[in-house]
Order: sequence, then C-alpha cells, then structure tokens
Amino acid sequence: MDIDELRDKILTGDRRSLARGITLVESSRADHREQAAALLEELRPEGRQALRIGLSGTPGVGKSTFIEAFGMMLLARGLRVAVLAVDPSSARSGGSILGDKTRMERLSREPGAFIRPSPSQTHLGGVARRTREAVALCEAAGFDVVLIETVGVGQSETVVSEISDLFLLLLAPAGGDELQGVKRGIMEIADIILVNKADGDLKATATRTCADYSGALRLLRKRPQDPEGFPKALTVSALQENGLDAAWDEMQSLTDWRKQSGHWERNRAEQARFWFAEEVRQALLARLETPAARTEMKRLADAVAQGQATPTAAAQDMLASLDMA
Ligand SMILES: Nc1nc2c(ncn2[C@@H]2O[C@H](COP(=O)(O)OP(=O)(O)OP(=O)(O)O)[C@@H](O)[C@H]2O)c(=O)[nH]1
Ligand SMILES: [Mg+2]
Repeated sequence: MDIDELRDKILTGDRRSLARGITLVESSRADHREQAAALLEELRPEGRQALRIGLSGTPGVGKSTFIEAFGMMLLARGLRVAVLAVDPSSARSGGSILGDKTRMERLSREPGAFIRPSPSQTHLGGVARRTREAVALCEAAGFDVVLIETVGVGQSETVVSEISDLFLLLLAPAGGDELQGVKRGIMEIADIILVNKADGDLKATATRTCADYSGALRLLRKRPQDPEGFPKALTVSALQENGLDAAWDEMQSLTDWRKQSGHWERNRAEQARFWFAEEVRQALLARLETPAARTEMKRLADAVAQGQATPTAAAQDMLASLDMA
C-alpha cells in the first residue's frame, strides 16, 4: 500500500480512503502496524481536530436512532459527521449491525457522513487503540464531529471517555428505583445526560427521570472541567427529533467554555499521556505472551512452587530472560 498516496487522499476527505486507513489501523499484522504508525505520524502535523463526542447507553435506549437524528441535524448545519462504534464484548450479533445500517439509513446515504461499525472481537486494549487511531484518521479527513458510540457495559465507557472531548450518557425514562442502576462511575464521567424517548406516553416519566438525574448530578463532586450548571440532564426524543438542537447548544457552550478556560487542551494533553503510558504497558505485557516467554514463565513458576527459588528471585530471572531487568 502506498502510504503517501493514502495520506493525500485522506486529507482531501475521501471516504473510501478513510475506510482503507481504518482497515489498516485495525489490522494486527506486523507490516500493517508499521504502515499504520507511519500513516498516523504523517497526518499528525496537519493538526486537524474534530469535536469528539462519546456516547453510551444500554441496548435499546435509542443510540442508533439518536445518532441518525442528531447526525442529520449536524449535517443540516453544514458540519461533517463521522460515527465510530466501540464494542469490546462483541455481545452484538451481526444482525444488530445490519439493524444499525437500516436505523442509520438516512445518515449513511449522506455524502457528509461516515459510519464505521465496530470490527469483530478484539480485546479492550486493541479496541482502544484502533478506536483512537480511527478517530485520528477521521479528524485528518476533515470531519467536524466524531461520534464514538459504545453499548453501556462498564469498562468500555471509560475507554471511550478517555478518547472523547465530551461524554453523553443516553438513558431511558424509568421509575425512581432504576436510578440506582446507573453506576456511579458512569455518572461521574458523563458531561450531559440525555433522557431519551421523551414523547407520547413516556413524556411525563422522562421529565420526572430527568429531574431525578439532575438532582443526582448535583450531589456529585464538582469537577474542575465544568462551568456552572454542568454536568446536566436534558430530555430528548430521538424518534420525534425533539430537543436535539437544545442538546447541541449545550454541547457547544460546554466546549466553548472548556476551550477558553484551557481545560479542553489540557484534557487532550492528559489523554495523550495516558495512551502513551498505556501503549508502553501493553507492549511490555505482550512480551510475556511469546511462546518462549510462556515456557520460561511455566518453568520458573514450577521451580517456585517446588521451593527451589523464591518468587522474588524467580521474577528477577524472568525479567532478565526478557532483557527487562
Ligand atoms: N418512543 C421512542 N422510541 C424510541 C426513541 N428512540 C429510539 N426509540 C425506539 O427504541 C428502540 C431501540 O432504538 P435503537 O436506536 O435501536 O437503540 P440502540 O440503543 O441503538 O440499541 P442497540 O443498538 O441494541 O444497543 C427502537 O424501536 C426505536 O424506534 C424515542 O426517542 N422515542
Ligand atoms: Mg444501536
């Protein structure tokens, strides 16, 4: 693959080249990894940035419907929108991905939009890297907004929030009891909670749920990256396309404030530090997974178990064998 040519085409915003670039960063083949790293390094000096919006919610809450409606609204405002999905558990079947395509039918036909479903099974470390790199490629291709969707299963929200500038949590209208069901950790990373399905019979419940969450958010520790009134909860109807403009206004005012106060830039710098350290950690752990290292681990573990060496001494031997002592 000609990396210079791919770079040039991605920079023109060509979606097919962007898709090829993402396929490259998703590959675990050693030669592909090398090409992907070269491509990203060549694109870095362009310094293009999108607004990265993480979006999480349990199955059926309306993520796909919301992304379609919200994406169409952004397009109408002259913005280009990319959608990436993170699905570390791969709990989602092929059928649901097809379902997504039909649910985002309008958006997927728009020339200003780019939709990339999640690839099949990878471990969380791999997912984080491929998503981070895919986001960087979307930014290089000139997208204004990158939406990163994840199903609410716990760990993946943290990964997505470490890649995003803004984190949205989509919730369904529910009775008071279910408020407890949202994990505190997830509440703590949310910038805006959107109570979806605020329409028809569910409207009153949605309004009450929204008030409950507003109250719960006020009880959380104040975060330095928030202006007065954030994080906040709003009601929306993705189906009837209500409240989407208001939600976008809130996202923009939060982003503006963070940019002016320096939090936006600082957050990106901290994320870069985090992912650097994470890459180093992952690479070190990968060294333990080679056949030779596994054999040596087993040999030393047996020796420790039989009292022939102390755990400390054996660990030092192990690291020495990896040339990491
Ligand atoms: N009444 C109402 N129904 C909605 C709304 N948004 C989504 N739905 C419905 O909720 C169901 C699930 O919507 P999806 O958009 O597929 O939900 P999802 O979160 O993407 O679900 P998964 O992809 O399975 O995680 C569909 O039947 C939608 O029509 C809404 O604003 N109001
Ligand atoms: Mg969906």
